[in-house]
Amino acid sequence: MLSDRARLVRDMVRIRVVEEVLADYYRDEQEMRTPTHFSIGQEASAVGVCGATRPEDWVYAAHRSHAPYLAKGGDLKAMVAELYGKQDGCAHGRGGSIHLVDQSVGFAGSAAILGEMIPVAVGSAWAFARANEPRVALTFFGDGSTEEGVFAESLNFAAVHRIPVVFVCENNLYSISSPLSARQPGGTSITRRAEAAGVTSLAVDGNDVFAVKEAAEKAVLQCREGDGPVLLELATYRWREHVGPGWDADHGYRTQEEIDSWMAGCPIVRAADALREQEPEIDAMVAGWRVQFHDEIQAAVAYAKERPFPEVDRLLDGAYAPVTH
Ligand SMILES: Cc1ncc(C[n+]2csc(CCOP(=O)(O)OP(=O)(O)O)c2C)c(N)n1
Repeated sequence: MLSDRARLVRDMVRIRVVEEVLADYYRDEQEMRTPTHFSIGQEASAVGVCGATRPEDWVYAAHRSHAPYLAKGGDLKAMVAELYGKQDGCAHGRGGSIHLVDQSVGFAGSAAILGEMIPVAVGSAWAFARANEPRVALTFFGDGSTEEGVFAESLNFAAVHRIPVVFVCENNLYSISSPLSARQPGGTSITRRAEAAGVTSLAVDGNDVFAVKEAAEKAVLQCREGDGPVLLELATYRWREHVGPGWDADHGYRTQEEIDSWMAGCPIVRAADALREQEPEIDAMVAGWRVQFHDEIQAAVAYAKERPFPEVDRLLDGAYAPVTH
């Protein structure tokens, strides 16, 4: 039986391997025609937060959605089929990487417009509270999304109604190529902004999966007990380019040294290091998981490739019906 802590490492390895293999296919084949935002380097935040939820809690995400989707238990084959635009994808090939959904496991959905899912999560959580259901909604977004007006409105509304929502900010320092320090020259902190709205806030090392899980457990419990909302600010770092499978040290907005320093603090390596005394076999376990998940993602890619594209005359399924006069 795997310990809870080893399971967290396993879940991070799975996301890492899935994304690394998908990134290679994406680059080499040009068959996935969807903008794809990888979370490579940021796995601890999704795994730690989702590991603190129950299946009936709802998780929302933004464009960087693979990691929260998989961490919540979203179906891998349906995700990969979605990236290939196939009818059997989780959004029937209409949504691509940014619009993942698997409500059977509580992954409520993700969307491309920055900030869009923040008030939707607040609304879901409010509905849970009004129905006296002990459920929580959580919403992942980046530091860039905190500059959307709806973030401030959502904090305020959630605080006024004590809504059981957890705002999960993955602060990876950049909004595409624009650094947080340039966007917030006064150094305005995200947690202080949330506190100013009356929302409990915790700043956590987002690359320490154990610390993230502990903080998320506190946040979810506080919400379940009717004392929400809570904001978690998780300090992390995206290794690859903003969108796509490549590396971007030559794009001019950050240095190779900076990227290297964050890669040296890889969340998987850190977690394995922290566990080694308690789990002396952890390195062999990680090596075994890498093989297992490599096979799993290769099978999911093979499945996706052989599935059909949506039929042209069904393309409007799921869209608002056009008005006909
Ligand atoms: C309302 C809106 N404005 C601009 C964009 C274009 N856009 C897509 S991702 C992105 C950066 C997002 O940065 P952040 O929220 O920090 O998330 P990260 O990509 O770092 O995970 C921008 C500006 C968008 N999708 N929606």
